[in-house]
Amino acid sequence: GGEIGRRIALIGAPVEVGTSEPGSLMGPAALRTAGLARTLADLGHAVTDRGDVAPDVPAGARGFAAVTAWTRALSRAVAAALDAGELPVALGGDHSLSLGTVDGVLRHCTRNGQPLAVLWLDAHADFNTPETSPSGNVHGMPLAALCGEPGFSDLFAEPAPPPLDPARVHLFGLRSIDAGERALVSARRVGVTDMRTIDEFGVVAPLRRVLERVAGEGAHLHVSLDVDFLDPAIAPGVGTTVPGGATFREAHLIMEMLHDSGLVRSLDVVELNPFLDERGRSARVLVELVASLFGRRILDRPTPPVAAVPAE
Ligand code: NNH
Ligand code: MN
Ligand code: MN
Ligand code: MN
Repeated sequence: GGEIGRRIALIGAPVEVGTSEPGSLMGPAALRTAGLARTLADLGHAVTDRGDVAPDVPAGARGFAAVTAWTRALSRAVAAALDAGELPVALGGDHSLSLGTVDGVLRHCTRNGQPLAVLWLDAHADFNTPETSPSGNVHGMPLAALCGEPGFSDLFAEPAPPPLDPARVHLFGLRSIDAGERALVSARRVGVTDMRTIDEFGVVAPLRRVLERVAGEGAHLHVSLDVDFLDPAIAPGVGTTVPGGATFREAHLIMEMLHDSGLVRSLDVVELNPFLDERGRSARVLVELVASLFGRRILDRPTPPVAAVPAE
């Protein structure tokens, strides 16, 4: 099975400038309170909590000025962790934080000549640009910016790495998409496993196909887990609930498969809004899921063969 005994760096990202719903800046604190560090340490990992990133956000800055400060600070923290051989886990914070984390991973991968694959577990595509966004909220835009769409000048520090290849991005769990981003997602050939596909085929076959490709390319796999990927019945603590999300069992199995693949090199846990949660339920579910991703299992058993992948 996958590796145990990793060096994991927890990086707090209490950012909510990317959303209009206040409360996600409490996300990192709630994940800590729910016992994330201890849980991972009990699995045999060496866990360092680096505390919260604290960028110099210019006084009164909102919108892109604030997002830019967060992006650059998070990018540095994540790239430094990877360069030191650690596996960074960013604790959010709204999904605009992935501008920084994925940019940091891209820089690390670019230096090492390694392709980067991103698995985006989310109800949404997060592929809006300032032009297409119906809300203006930056948490609905990070993938478009990372994939080099226009309209995001000066977000990333210069020299910027070559943009993320949209064909190596895979949206998993999609069930809410705006008209403009739908057009972009298909034009750029972003990979998609939407809820319709999951309903028809389950999570195993589509995820295996993604993981086989990542393994075949020798890519670094970054996973970005948005709380709204999950059904609101099990994770109500998020500003943008969408009915029909992943069940606990589906999400749990995905995490076990990710662990068994041995491919995950960095992780974001985003959009937790403790102000909207019910008695810490969502934070606790997230800790359970992250534990499975990092090797908690019911019984020891050999990693199942990655066979039985249906034809494209
Ligand atoms: N697509 C919508 C927008 O761009 C909602 C995005 N909200 C999210 N994304 N929570 O994950 O405003
Ligand atoms: Mn590396
Ligand atoms: Mn998102
Ligand atoms: Mn979402």
